[in-house]
Amino acid sequence: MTVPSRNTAGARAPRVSLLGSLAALVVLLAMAAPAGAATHELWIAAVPVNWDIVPNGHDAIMNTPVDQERRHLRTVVYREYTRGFGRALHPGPPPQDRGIVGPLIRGRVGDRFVVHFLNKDTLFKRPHSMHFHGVHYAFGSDGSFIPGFSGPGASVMPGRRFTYRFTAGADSKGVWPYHDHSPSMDTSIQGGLYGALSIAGRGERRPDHEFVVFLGAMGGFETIDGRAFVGNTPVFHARLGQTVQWDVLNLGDEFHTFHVHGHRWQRADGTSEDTRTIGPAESFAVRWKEDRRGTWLYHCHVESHMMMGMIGIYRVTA
Ligand SMILES: [Cu+2]
Repeated sequence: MTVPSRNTAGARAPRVSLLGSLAALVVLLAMAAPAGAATHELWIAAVPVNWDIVPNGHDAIMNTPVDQERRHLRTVVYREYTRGFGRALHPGPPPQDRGIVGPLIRGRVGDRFVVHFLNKDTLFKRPHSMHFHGVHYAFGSDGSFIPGFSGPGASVMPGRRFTYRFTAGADSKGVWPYHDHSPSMDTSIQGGLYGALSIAGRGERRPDHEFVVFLGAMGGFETIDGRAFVGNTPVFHARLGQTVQWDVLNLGDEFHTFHVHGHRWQRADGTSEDTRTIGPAESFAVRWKEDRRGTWLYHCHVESHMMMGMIGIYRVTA
């Protein structure tokens, strides 16, 4: 579910007068980021959807059907739009490696981000917002509701817009969540109103694949990207020799233990592990060069969470 930075400043050529062009140039020069840094401009809306947590209707752990009542959730999710909220970039059901999570926002240390947010929550008519972890911004772009202190970006009413601005500092390198932090955050986070930011170093080489794994409880199930049980959770793919990065994030009330079969990765101290604990709002990325062909499981190793659906498949082919 990679979203390239398609809306990079300078990539378009608006038709404006010479005076307008000069004025725009002056503004651009005044905003100039360090050499090589990009500005990413995105349009993201909170959109109501009917979400199916178990689309194939099958609990693959107990080998029993999951009835319609339990599977379906009416909720609000982040979805990306074209410039000016022209049209949804990925209408219809998301592909199997995408799930409920909002667009993966990618950039590099030094980059600027301009995120236009539109609340299209005509279903519950609740306020929403966007709050970004790991990056640098002024208080007005914090997006978290504090009665008497926060501004318009903390509680964006249905039909209204707000633009968040932030930059990726040297300490922003890594993977971070973004989520609703408005007065309705408790309900909307349980309903999947979140996404991931992935910030690479200035000269860092990007992996061949980046898999986003959001662990959390949803509608009585334990889900990965809002889906439960093998056959519904994301199926990630890689080939031998490719570099894969797993972006693992957790929102909610629980601790999870992320585990991948047949693989291990390096801790900061150089030792290896194949399971890592992750608490609420924590996030990490692990990476390796693929050298094990097979159909592998990845899952939360808290046994009851696995039993309630927090398990998926990773396929490595030649
Ligand atoms: Cu878990």
